[in-house]
Amino acid sequence: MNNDKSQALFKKAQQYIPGGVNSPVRACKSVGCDPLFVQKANGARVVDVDGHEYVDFVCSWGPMILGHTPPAVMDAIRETMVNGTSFGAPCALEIDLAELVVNALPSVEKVRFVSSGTEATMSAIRLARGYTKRNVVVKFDGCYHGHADSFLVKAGSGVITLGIPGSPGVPDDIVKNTISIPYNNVEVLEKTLRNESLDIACVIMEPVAGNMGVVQPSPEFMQAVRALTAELGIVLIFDEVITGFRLSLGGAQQYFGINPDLTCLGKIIGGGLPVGAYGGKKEIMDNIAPDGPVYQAGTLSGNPLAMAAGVATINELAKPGFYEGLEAKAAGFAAELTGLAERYLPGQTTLNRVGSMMTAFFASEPVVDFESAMKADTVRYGTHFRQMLSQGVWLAPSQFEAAFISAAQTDADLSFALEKTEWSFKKLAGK
Ligand code: KE4
Repeated sequence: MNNDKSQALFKKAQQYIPGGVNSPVRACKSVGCDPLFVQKANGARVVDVDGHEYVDFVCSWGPMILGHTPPAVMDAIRETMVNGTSFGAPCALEIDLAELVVNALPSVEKVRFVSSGTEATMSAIRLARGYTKRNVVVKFDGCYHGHADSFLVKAGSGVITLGIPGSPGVPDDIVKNTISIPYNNVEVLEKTLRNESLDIACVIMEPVAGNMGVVQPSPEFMQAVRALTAELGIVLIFDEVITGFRLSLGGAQQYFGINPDLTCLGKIIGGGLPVGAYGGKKEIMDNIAPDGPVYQAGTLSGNPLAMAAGVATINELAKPGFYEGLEAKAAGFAAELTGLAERYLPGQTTLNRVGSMMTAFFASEPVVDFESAMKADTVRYGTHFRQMLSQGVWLAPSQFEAAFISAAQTDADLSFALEKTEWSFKKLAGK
């Protein structure tokens, strides 16, 4: 496959940009190849600068649930941009998106927009600390909440993908206030939260982990997190940057019927433009400046283009049958994928799926937490990734990420991807 133009761009990019990329996982280091540069994308397809076309399962790491350049979203951006791109003053579009978010998420009474998921989560833990006047944040091994200092402890996504131990540059004084414990372990959870010597402000969790690969919570674990944090006056933060508007219109909290105290959002609510958000109970949110003393601000927060794209996206997601259709497509695809794995790589893979997010692990045991995820064969995943890319299927360049089903992928696209998966699995099996 001729990648001359991508190669030339990558070479030049590395002169100006660390690693030639603006986010580490995109560099494809863990899957043994150089990154391809994208020329354009439309619907379920991405085209690289050398003209190769791919069925896209990365979906920009989650935002493109409608697929690329969905007409309603593109129209909204076009209509908004002619009136200006940023005002540094309130505009009605911020209220429109806030109203949609509050009406969709059962636990959210007020919401503040920021420009990334990282900004949302770092603001949410600051708010939880300010509200409780306590300092310790409890997170879970393998979960990733963005790159703010407090989160770079046993974090997922690029941190495990690149095997970075924590992160240099994060002072011990910060890290000492972050405790990371195993996901899906009720015993350790209870022991930690009931440890009165710990000054715990909040628990932050991915209600479905997407950054150690997809790992679903056990019902017991989810119930224990909610019950214990409620009993002990600890703020429960659902990081729904991936799951928000992905698992249902009400996110994971509606999907599981468990209401957190604060919710973080990103990705889908921006329709592909930079947005994050955090929201929750008025009693907590009213502590945020200018009404309260907990400070958070942002030049581009509530950006009109991003707000317009988010409103248009959510309006599409709210249409009757949207999530039922996505679920049927995802379930069908996952069933076929599992069948191919059992046929060609029996006992060597395990598929975790919740709704339209899934991960096929090259692992012989179930993946239920960070420890079991780390047993996956990342070399074999890299080979599979490269084989699939060569055949026109774009998967996440890491075993520890999610593959996404979008509304734009047609049955033909999914059949094409399954056909290439069969070819790749056969090669992996040495057939
Ligand atoms: P951003 O700052 O990247 O917008 O959001 C951080 C974040 C927070 N919470 C969760 C659950 C997330 O998954 C993320 C970011 N996700 C990764 C991929 N899983 C972003 C991709 C990247 O880092 O390039």
